[in-house]
Amino acid sequence: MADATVNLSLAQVHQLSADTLIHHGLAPEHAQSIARVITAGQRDECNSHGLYRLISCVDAIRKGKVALGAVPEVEDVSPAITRVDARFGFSQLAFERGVECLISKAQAIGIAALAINNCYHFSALWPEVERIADAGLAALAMTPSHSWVVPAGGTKPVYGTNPIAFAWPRPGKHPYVFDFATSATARGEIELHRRAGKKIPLGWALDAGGQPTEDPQEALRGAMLAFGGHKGSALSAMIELMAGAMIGDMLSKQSQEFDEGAQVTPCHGELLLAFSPKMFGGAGAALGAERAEAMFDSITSQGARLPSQRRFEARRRSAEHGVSIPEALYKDVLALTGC
Ligand code: NDP
Ligand code: PYC
Repeated sequence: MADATVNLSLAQVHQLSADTLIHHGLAPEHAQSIARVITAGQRDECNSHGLYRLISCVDAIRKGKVALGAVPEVEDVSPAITRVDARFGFSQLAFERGVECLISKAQAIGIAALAINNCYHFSALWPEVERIADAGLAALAMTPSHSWVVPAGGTKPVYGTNPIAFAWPRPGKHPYVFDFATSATARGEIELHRRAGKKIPLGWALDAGGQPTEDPQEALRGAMLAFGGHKGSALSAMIELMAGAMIGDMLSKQSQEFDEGAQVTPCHGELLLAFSPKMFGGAGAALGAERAEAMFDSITSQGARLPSQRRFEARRRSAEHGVSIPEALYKDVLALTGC
């Protein structure tokens, strides 16, 4: 028999998320910005970073880790660089406070960067790169996490699950977007397998003894693997360097130490880059856009799909029918406020 589910409208997911966070003392502006991201995740059926994340947000709040009323501070570092100090609050409001500067700088000079520092980070990156692509820009985003992932050929965790996201603007269409962890899967996906009592595929993780495991609980106690062997491993290192060392923030190792065993969502920085295809392309920009579309057509016309195509289809369905979430998750979320 299929697992029991509950149907919620997008407005209900948003309200439930915001109310839960405010109930636990989070400043309303933070609660609203997080509720927007959680609702978008659930709407697009990104289950590891939808409503499920409310549980870890509340955990971080209850453990006294997050600054509940942190006011992000925006610094205009240079014509290309904007920095936002999140002051140990959640990352979403800091992104919202900095993104307009990033966009206007990239539109003015062709390329710009937004460094977010000192933020608790739990969310998917695609809402952020999509926001930048909506302004006609190409975008990259990356962030470390906690050191859960062994480098290829090694035995001890060094890297975080370190997601990287990219968006390319497509006028009149959804942008081309990919967003994935540089580990074989997001840690949240392993947690969801544990909640559902399901095995994980071999190749995702090792147990505490360093042996491949299909048991999600053992995987969470052990270590995760990078995707694509040495290739994912090197990309993960790049993210530690660019979105950690380069922006003067913690790498996944320091984030793990800063956590002091509390096991809350990681605290570190994030790097976002925006590029103007119009300015880079100059007289050839229109031709570049045409060639990009021809490439997308040559992918989809042979039956392959673009990354994010599943998400955009889920988005359309959710707008019409709302979202369906496991009843067990719904009960756990209600229990956060004692309901
Ligand atoms: P996946 O391995 O599922 O990869 C997701 C990406 O690959 C999506 O863009 C997805 O598009 C695309 N994709 C999947 N299958 C195909 C296919 N057959 N053909 C083309 N494209 C495909 O996700 P992960 O588990 O690696 O990551 C999930 C989320 O977790 C990400 O959003 C990431 O940002 C987030 N995360 C956040 C972290 C943080 O610290 N904040 C840490 C780690 C992960 P589609 O969505 O349409 O399926
Ligand atoms: O799923 O790996 C993950 C993750 C880490 C921080 C937020 N999500």
